[in-house]
Amino acid sequence: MSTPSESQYQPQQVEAEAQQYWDSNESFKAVEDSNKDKFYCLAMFPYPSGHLHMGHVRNYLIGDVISRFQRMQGKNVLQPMGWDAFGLPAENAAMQRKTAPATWTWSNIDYMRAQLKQLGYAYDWSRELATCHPDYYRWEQWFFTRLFEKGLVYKKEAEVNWDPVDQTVLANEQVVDGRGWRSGALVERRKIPQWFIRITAYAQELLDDLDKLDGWPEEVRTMQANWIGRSEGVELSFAVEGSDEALSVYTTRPDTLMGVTYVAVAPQHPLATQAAASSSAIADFVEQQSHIKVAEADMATMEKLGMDTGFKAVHPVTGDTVPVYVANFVLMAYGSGAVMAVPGHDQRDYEFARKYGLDIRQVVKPASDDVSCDLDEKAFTDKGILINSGEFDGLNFEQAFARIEAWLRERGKGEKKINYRLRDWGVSRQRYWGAPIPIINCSSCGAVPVPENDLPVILPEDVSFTDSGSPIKKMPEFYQTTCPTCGADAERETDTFDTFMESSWYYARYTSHDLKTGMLDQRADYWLPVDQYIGGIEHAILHLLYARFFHKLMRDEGLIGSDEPFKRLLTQGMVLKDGTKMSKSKGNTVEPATLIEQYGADTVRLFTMFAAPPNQSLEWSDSGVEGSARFLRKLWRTMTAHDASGIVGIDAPSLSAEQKQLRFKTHSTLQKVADDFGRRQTFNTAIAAVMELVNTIHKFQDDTATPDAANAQDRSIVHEALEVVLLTLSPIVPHFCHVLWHHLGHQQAIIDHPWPAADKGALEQDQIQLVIQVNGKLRGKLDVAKDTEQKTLEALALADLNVQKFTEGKTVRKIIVVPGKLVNIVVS
Ligand code: ANZ
Ligand code: ZN
Repeated sequence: MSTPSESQYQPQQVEAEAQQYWDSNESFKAVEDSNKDKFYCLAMFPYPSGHLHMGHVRNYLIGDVISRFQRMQGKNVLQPMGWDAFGLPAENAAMQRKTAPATWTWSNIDYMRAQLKQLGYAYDWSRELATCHPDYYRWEQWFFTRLFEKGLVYKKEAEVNWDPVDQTVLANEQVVDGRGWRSGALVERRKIPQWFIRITAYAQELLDDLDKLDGWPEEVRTMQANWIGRSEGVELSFAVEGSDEALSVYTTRPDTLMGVTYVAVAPQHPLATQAAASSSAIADFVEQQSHIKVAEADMATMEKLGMDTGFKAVHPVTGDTVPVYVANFVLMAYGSGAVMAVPGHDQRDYEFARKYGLDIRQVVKPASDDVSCDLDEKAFTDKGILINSGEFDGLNFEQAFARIEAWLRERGKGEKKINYRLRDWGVSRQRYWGAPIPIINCSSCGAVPVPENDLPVILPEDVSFTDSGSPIKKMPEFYQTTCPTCGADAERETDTFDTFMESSWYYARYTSHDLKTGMLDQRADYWLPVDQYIGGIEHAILHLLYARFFHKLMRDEGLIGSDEPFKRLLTQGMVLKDGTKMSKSKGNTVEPATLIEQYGADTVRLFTMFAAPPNQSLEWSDSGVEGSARFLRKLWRTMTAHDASGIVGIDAPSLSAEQKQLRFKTHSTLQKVADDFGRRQTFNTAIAAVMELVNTIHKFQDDTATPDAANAQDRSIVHEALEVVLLTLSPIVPHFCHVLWHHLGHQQAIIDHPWPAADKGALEQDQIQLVIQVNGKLRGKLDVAKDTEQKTLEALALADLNVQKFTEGKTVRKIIVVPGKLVNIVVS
């Protein structure tokens, strides 16, 4: 341990010393301890792309500050780190550089780990994991086979992007303007068998449990609820003339049933297929539509196109017939792939009816006269009172829903149904760099899960990417095997898992990282749920939903006891430069490596946490970084100039007003920073408060420079303040504080020092500061005794010289005193 005698701040030396201490003492190794409250803090693990960017740095800093703070609060903290190591970029890099994806990935991991270490994150590195390691993905494979046994996974045909030139499946991001990114060929939609996990079986629970997540941003909960998209409606059937099969439709507006003037089916609907068989025009239309993949977001605005199939549907109540159209706005994957069209009350149906000259019937009128309704202009989509609906006339929405549903149910023509927008999770990828799906296809037994004893199915890593497509699809030594059930020759699945699989349970594996005999052990219930999770808002839906789903699956497998994985969620803002998101493609990045070299990690940490609240975007500023560096240099001088010998106890009752002021500032800062770090999570305001305290210390030192009898007390009070500065800053600039803590005379490391409780006595102020306003505008300040009487306050305020400039020649109408805060003089 060195005591810095020099007043020069040398970040590299300071950082090396602190890191050396933490490493050799295993300061951040987390050990389960049932006598202590645990705190599990996790920031989303990175994809090992090659090097850290500022977004990572910020994300991990937020986690690190929270972790270090919670540790000082006496919590048993777990903060792990790992690598989301499978994925497409490794394959692209392999093709460009002729290195195997595994080699590329592992060398990136080594480089990025070193970068993280430089930044001084308090990780328990003994728990590091990489998802591309068989020790990790074997449990994912095992878990999948468990889900298979429970019927929670199934195989079905699903569409993929097919590149006819490269003869390969493309990921969505490999399709550029409808063409293959390498070949430039027009991409086809092809159906191939793929594996799905039944997330829809958990749709209701995933929705209901959002209510438990009161530590999540409301915005994220809403996004998840919308994604799950629960709706209550009625499924009813229309008979089709000349066909034995009834046409089933799903509607959330059964109250509009009497306004149906046509029925529309999706291009993939069996009725459309049947119509296409006898009409080449319809066949062309259906064919055309099958090439277009419509994002749901575009559904509302795209042009509505359709054709009459010639079929006639029979209205279930009136028995009248209505035409059946095939239409591009009907999705095959939702409800039953068919809709009862009510152009009077649905805008989409309205536009379609206008375009194709179909009837528009009004069956709902506004409930109040204030609401306008003009069907010549647009559909009336509000709920209201039924008209032109025979026996249902006069009912409101709820009454009509119940009565019409009952009417249909009694006649076997329909019933209430709950629908979710959420689809089952397709986990098959036709890529190489992923966890092999542990299934063997046997011509007599079908799909057979790989038995537990034969796991893991190891992905061969010694492969070359000379041409397109996954290498394991061309490796008989990989896929040729025998059926575990009947022993006949069989083939392994050569698809790999969606990488969302790995990121759905890594947070749990950290707790049981070294377990060789299972996925998780009892340590999982000690640490879980994660107390604080931190990541980008871009993961608000899929990653977080899949992780919540996996948590429930693991619970139902008996692996963990809790229902939800993440108690509190912080979604971090973007890092911007010149107003736009920092990104390689825009060429506006700053390199963490360069900054650390130039300023040291603590300056980078300080600037990043100071520049903005964590959930808002952070605008990069070189002068801001420079400012942070300057603050640390100056503080270093203050600390090293302070004589820490012979510090005496503080004799509170004998203190002068100035001494009391500084102690008040010290202890109120301690309180404020704890609140900012803990409850509010506004690290920027915490830093600002410490900076204010530093200024107060400087001012106090300037004012009390003369050595006198009070000097020992002065120095002790300054000493106390400096200690608080280091303690409160230590989560932000830990190396800096580690070294200076010893300078203040401590043997024990600051990392082992608990967060001090604020001194109640010091927080009681007899001197307070009030602001003086004239007509609500700030014009001066008053330092007065706490119990100063109202009359005296008024007089003091009126006597203030600056205030007099604004009251001169005017009449004082009223003086308002808000005790402890302000005096407002109203003049005219
Ligand atoms: C008649 C109707 C009248 C409808 C009306 C709405 C307003 P959510 O709430 O999202 O569940 N729909 C049903 N299946 C569809 C499909 N496969 N493709 C496109 N649209 C479909 O939406 C349910 C509503 O979406 C249903 O209620 C149906 O249109 C339409 F004044 O039925 B409605
Ligand atoms: Zn078999």
